[in-house]
Amino acid sequence: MRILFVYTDLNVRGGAKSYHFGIGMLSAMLKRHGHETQLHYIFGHYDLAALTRTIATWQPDVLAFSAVSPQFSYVQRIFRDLQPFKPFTILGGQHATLEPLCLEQTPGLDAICIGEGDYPLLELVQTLERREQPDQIANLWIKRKDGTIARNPSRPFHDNLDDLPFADVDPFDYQAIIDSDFKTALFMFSRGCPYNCTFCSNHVLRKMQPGKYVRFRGVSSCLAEIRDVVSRYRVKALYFNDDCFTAKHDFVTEFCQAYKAEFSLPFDINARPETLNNEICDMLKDAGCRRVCIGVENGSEEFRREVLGRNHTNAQIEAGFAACRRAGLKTKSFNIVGFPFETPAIHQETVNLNARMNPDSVIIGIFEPYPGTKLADVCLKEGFIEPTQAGSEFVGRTDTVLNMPQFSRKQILHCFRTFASNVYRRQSLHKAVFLRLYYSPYGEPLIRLLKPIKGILRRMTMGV
Ligand code: B12
Ligand code: SF4
Repeated sequence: MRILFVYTDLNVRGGAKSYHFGIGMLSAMLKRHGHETQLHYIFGHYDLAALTRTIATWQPDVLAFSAVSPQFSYVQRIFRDLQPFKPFTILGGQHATLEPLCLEQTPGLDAICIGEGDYPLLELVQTLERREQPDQIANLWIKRKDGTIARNPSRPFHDNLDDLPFADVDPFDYQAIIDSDFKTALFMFSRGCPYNCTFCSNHVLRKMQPGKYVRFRGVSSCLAEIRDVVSRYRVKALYFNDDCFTAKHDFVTEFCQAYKAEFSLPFDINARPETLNNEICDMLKDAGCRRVCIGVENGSEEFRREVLGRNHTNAQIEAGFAACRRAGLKTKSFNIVGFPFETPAIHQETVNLNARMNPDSVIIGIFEPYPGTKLADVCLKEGFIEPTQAGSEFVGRTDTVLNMPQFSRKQILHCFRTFASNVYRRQSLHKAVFLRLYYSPYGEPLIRLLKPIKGILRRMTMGV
């Protein structure tokens, strides 16, 4: 059978092409069982003609869409513009999982997948190949011919990640993705996150299937995947995209020892600050780790605890950054502004904490309420979601859909634009000036204009 994946990547800040681990995993599983896959990647601008051409020339049996919530409106637009489709259509990914109502809301969509799709999609394709009715596959919700919906229960999370094939990079223009991010290849060795931050989808995703949510692959399987990718692509660095690479210290220890024995490519990771200490940071540095990306999100302990469900102290965050610095690891701090109940004064604490820690780089985004999350529910309950803004097509995380009495949209935008320059204004004037421009309304065109010297700018503003 032929399966065409459709991945929309529109209005995302930064301009880099992105890989999609979910599609990569699904494609690998289908190929392992003898099916053919292709990807139609919609990047830069909405181009329907190109998709129509791909469908007409390749004649897929199944159209498989994947979407996070901020991309779902583009999927809906494709259905509005193109259906009825001849191939069977299915949508999976975080949006379908968290907002299954989308099946009814999208005429022409035949099915959705709730949660992990590795075996459900394979079983769907096998059932369609046998020309049988696919309405009893666990995790899939399917529209029957009479218009009713078969809502099948979900199977447990797949327990042993090592028996899944490596994510397939071939349907992507993977060298272009590597090149668009300073020759960095992307990997993900785990699924799930042990924490339950109220603004993130993890606490909802973990409830969608029974079984163990946080799983890591075995180290030898991680190394085999790296070996495969670096032998086939021109790569200068690696980025392990796991939600929290340092969640399991025994994994980190084993990984670092094995990695340094075989590879010399620098790598970046994501980590929670309280999982970092001198011993872990020394080990990471020794293995070739270059940078640790750490979610700070907000600088007020009380606000983090009461509203964001993050129970660590500022001292723990500062200790995590200090451990990285001591070991010689670069740091990047992720922050968010515009949370429900946040005020300009609370945001100032985020500026102050970052200024004190002086990370090598900072990133800020504006809060987006994702379906089913505790904070999205709070926004609905408090009437914070502004209906006129809710359907807006702005670049994600650069504007707010909330209308709150204590923190106006104008104030949120101001804080977003001035955050990074305020963090650095005492420590590094050139960083402060550049970041003021980067986060200004001219930031996106500026990034495109300065593309030829982006390596120099990155070294100047991020230290890597
Ligand atoms: C890695 C990652 C990225 C990477 C890769 C993006 C990508 N699209 O995969 C990058 C950095 C590029 C990225 C960007 C963004 N991300 Co992101 N990202 C993640 C992260 C940390 C892991 C996702 C992952 O790869 N998991 C592993 C793979 C194997 O799982 P998976 O993708 O979920 O796929 C499985 C199932 O969902 C299902 N499935 C998926 N697609 C399909 C399709 C079909 C047909 C079927 C049957 C099944 C199926 O089967 C797959 C295999 O089991 C998650 C957090 C998380 N824990 O989920 C956030 C997350 C997905 N990101 C999120 C967001 C919001 C974004 C951005 C919009 C941020 C922004 N404004 O810039 C962009 C959107 C980019 C885009 N066009 O999709 C949110 C989504 C929330 C939501 N409700 O939709 C998440 C959940 C984090 C959060 N804050 O809650 N992201
Ligand atoms: S630690 Fe990060 S990935 Fe994990 S739940 Fe919190 S925000 Fe989400």
